Amino acid sequence: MTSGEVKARAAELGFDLCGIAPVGPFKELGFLQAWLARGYAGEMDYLRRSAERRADVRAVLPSAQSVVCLGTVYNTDRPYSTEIAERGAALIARYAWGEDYHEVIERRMSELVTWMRERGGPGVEARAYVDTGPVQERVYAQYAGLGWIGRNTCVINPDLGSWIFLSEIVSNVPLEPDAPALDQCGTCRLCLDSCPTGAIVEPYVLDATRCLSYLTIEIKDGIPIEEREAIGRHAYGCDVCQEVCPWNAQPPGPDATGSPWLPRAVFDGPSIAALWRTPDADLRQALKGSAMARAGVWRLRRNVAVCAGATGDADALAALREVDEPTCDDPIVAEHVHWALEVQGD
Ligand code: B12
Ligand code: SF4
Ligand code: SF4
Repeated sequence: MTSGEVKARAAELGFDLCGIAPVGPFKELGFLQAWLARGYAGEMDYLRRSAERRADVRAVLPSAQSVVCLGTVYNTDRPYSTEIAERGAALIARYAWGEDYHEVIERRMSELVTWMRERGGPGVEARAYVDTGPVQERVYAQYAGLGWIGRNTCVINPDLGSWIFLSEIVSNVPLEPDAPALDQCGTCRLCLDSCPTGAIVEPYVLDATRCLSYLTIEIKDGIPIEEREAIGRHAYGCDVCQEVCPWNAQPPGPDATGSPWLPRAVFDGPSIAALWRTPDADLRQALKGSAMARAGVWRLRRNVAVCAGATGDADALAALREVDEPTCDDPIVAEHVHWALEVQGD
């Protein structure tokens, strides 16, 4: 089996990018330990627990000889959050609008692994991961030539930009590696200057505890009071440091019919008030099988309540007072609602 054959099969299965990284002690793999030591992971204990395994893919597959890195573009033609002027708009990160990428990409990868086993015989050992495995995906993607790690810490492909999910197949097949991608950030600093919370503390280094993506997705219980105002309209995740990036300035092609990344109706440009007024049952249905499913309805409500308080949008505040769905009575949600009304002088 050759690298070229693997890439051709990956393209047939719908992957937009495929490159091969060698297995090795890349210096970038060492940054994780320093990053953790600075406390940048916050509550994400799973990163600390798996740090040793993340230092080398041979920890998950001792016989590993190559990493097939895959990229899947998830952009759609909807406007960027930086183009939406309404104060009462609820901003949801575009990766979360459509189908759960873990499921979509896992299915495609499992077909690729099956094909590799058929081609390579019973001796082929392979582990496939998308996001949740103990692999530093951006480092391998960079060494596979998919793109460089930009100052906003995202992997950027010179032709496709950075709206790309990463996934990989670690295997014992000795595939011919690609050349690593070269940094093309040049003198630009737009992402650092645009981050609403200054979370990119120095080029290429993100303090997750200040990132809106962490604050709205990773924090399991109550959002720290001192962070709530900064959340603004960001109801789930944040895309600002990618939206301002010149490598994402090119308009996307027309949306493919049936693209799994198109927004579900509830998440297609909603206002904060409209999200809050959506009944629990409808929210539950909209979250089912989406990348936000793990958040559950109550955590989404927690975030939406913060958006109402942080923006002071009158319709959103009215909605907080009117609606009484079961998840509004959750003690954590109720506390965030109380905060929102209080901070706006209600
Ligand atoms: C934890 C995590 C987060 C955390 C921390 C993010 C971060 N930048 O560290 C939070 C919750 C904040 C987050 C947010 C987002 N995430 Co996330 N996340 C992850 C996860 C699970 C682990 C990343 C990790 O190990 N971070 C620790 C740091 C050290 O590692 P790193 O991000 O790979 O960092 C590299 C650079 O920061 C740089 N670096 C670090 N320190 C130093 C020091 C020096 C001196 C230098 C030069 C460089 C340097 O090199 C690092 C590699 O060592 C990965 C999946 C995976 N298994 O890899 C997805 C992943 C990185 N996330 C992804 C996405 C899509 C997002 C969001 C866009 C979601 C959203 N819209 O809300 C945002 C983007 C925010 C951002 N600018 O990064 C994608 C990124 C795809 C891409 N094109 O890059 C990934 C790869 C998931 C996937 N399979 O597609 N995420
Ligand atoms: S995702 Fe948003 S908050 Fe996080 S680093 Fe990027 S711009 Fe800042
Ligand atoms: S905004 Fe500029 S500095 Fe930031 S990642 Fe994009 S090109 Fe690099």
